Amino acid sequence: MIPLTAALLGAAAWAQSAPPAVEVVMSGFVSDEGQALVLVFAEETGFPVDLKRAAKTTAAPIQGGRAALRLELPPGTYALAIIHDEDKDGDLDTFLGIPTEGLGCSNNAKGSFGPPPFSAARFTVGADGAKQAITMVYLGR
Ligand SMILES: [Ca+2]
Repeated sequence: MIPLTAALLGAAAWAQSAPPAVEVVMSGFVSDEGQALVLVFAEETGFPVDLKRAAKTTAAPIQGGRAALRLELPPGTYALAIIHDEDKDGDLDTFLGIPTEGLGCSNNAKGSFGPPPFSAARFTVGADGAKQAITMVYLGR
């Protein structure tokens, strides 16, 4: 039992010095097909769907129309974009410029014509982390 106890103590010490985490809960997926692509933007450029401009990109599985993820990020200001990558090609599919896959943004920011602005989706991550509950939107169907 001693090695296990030591491991637990080590884990606790690690947790205290870990960077703040953002708890991301996503809902409203129309199916469990594919994956939830999570894009983290630290700047306006490229938001919300230019994967090459994202500060961080990761993916989460979808179960029962929901997905959840814990993102470790240094304190700062960020905006999140979630793509329901149904065909798992690692990108947001569009037809004539309109997304045919679901998209969700932090703060549940929505655009009137076109993508939501970064300013509406940005949120602050402090030392205690942050929480975002994001509902997916399907424009092209
Ligand atoms: Ca796709």
